[in-house]
Amino acid sequence: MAETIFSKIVDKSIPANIVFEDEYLLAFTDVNPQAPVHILIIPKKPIESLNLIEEDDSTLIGKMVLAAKRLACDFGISESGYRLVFNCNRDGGQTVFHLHCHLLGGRNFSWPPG
Ligand code: DGP
Repeated sequence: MAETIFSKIVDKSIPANIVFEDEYLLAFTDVNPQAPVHILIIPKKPIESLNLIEEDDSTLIGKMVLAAKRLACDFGISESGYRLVFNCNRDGGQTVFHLHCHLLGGRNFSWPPG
């Protein structure tokens, strides 16, 4: 997979405001926040998009969602509510081709999304 801005954040060659890290995941604040809380949760393993996840990645995807739940609690948005978003490809609005989950909260979100 080609190098992306997120793989550079994983290998620490460019800086990010990291809010969580373990063996499998990294989470950092979005450079262009769309809500008071806007965190990106990414696997350290490079996967281009949701289209390329496989059965073997199910534990990893579960870890991403569990990390989002914990971060929502840490950032005080568990009770008010939050949204998890995986954008995929052009119509999904994906701009960085390293799998990531947006954790958004701290304001009310409309439905359906724009
Ligand atoms: P998406 O559109 O779903 O591919 O989301 C990519 C997000 O990544 C977008 O909300 C902006 C964020 N982003 C892009 N470049 C950087 C960067 O260098 N640092 C950080 N922290 N976020 C970035």
